[in-house]
Amino acid sequence: MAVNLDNLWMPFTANKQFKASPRLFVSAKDMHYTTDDGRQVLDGTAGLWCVNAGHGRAPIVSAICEMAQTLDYAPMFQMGHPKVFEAASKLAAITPEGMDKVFFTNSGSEAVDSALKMVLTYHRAKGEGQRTKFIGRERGYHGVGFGGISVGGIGGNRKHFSANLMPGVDHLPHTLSYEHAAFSRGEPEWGAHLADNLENLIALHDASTIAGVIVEPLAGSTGVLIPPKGYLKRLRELCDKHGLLLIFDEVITGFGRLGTPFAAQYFDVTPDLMTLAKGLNNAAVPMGAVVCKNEIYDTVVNAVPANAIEFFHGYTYSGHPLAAAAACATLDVYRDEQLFERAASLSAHFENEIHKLKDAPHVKDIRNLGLVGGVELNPRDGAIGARAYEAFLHCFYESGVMVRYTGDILAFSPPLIVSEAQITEIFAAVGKALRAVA
Ligand code: PXG
Repeated sequence: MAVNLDNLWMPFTANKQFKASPRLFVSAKDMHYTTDDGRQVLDGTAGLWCVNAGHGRAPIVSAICEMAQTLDYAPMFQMGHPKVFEAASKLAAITPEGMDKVFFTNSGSEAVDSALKMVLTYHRAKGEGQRTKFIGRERGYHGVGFGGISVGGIGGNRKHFSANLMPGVDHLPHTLSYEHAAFSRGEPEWGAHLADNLENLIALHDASTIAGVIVEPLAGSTGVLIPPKGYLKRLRELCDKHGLLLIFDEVITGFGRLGTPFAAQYFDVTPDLMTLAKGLNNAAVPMGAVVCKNEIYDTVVNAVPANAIEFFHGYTYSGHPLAAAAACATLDVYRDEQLFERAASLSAHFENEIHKLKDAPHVKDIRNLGLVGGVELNPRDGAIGARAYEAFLHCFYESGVMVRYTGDILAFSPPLIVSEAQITEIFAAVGKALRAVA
């Protein structure tokens, strides 16, 4: 297929390297992509952690087509359309109790920035406008908006913009320890005490100046860091003690990745707000959301007269009809096919297969929970990331399996419709790749 690659500036991609030997997908169905040269590739990562129901699902496709023919677009500022209210209700039906209010965005990055603004607006509405600071965490990924990279903790995403980050942000330490928790199966036993670092930051800044804390319950992008047992509960207790709102960024962990609707339910810790995207509508149309506790919505909405706008924030495409239709159909597929329960029942096999790589060459650590896993490799001398990149290429070209890599970590997050045999196939391909790369 002759495609002119010159004009497109690709996101988070080594453009020159990619354009020298491009990899193009032309279609996708269920667990597989088809490449432009007609090869089938097993999707070990649900696209970018987002196609949880599998590709090209008929009910989702027809919901989008039908909506495109019926209502192409409707403004959401001082207007509305029925489907977006239905999408919010269907979403609220699976969120933790008392978190029934939904604000739609078009991406996870926008969800994060919206959540940060919501937190500031809430404190002001309560007469605590001096609470303006945020606490994030080292190695956290919260998208690429200026708010998101400020609370985020990935150096590479921040360094070119370091003089322009949001003021008043501090970070907790990350939770990874090779010394105490390497090759843990599921949640590491070691590390709950790391949450107590929040007390130190509170002592430094004073609780009265801090608006909220944002963490990924399980950190995905940075290379799959599983929270230590008891860590999130401890964070919740400290936030309660000091009046800080707790945001769980569930852009990756939402919609069944851990075998429950959200990580909040898996860990039995209810945050004050959750940021969502990706699996929300199977990534079929761009969409994100913030879900918040009813008390947050009520406080903000009741703080001003009935004819006043309460929250000065929103997007042209908030609650777009096509995205809303895709969300309703996707949430029905999750329910009808019991895909979250399916993910839970596959997680033991996933864990066994990924940990079989322990003795493969170059393996430094293996981490897993639910249907998410990471295999960290020892970096090659002087060439960080090169080994994982070559393993990724080997999986793709030699085994027809797509995995994800970041630095020297390989990451796995297949659609929840994956079969046991396909899980075995993914990790067998990785084992073969690790034996092949230098
Ligand atoms: N929060 C979290 C926790 C994320 O994982 C975002 C926010 C931002 O979402 P948007 O829709 O703005 O991209 C994300 C996105 C990867 C990878 O392979 C991860 C993401 C996006 C692209 C690639 O690690 N996470």
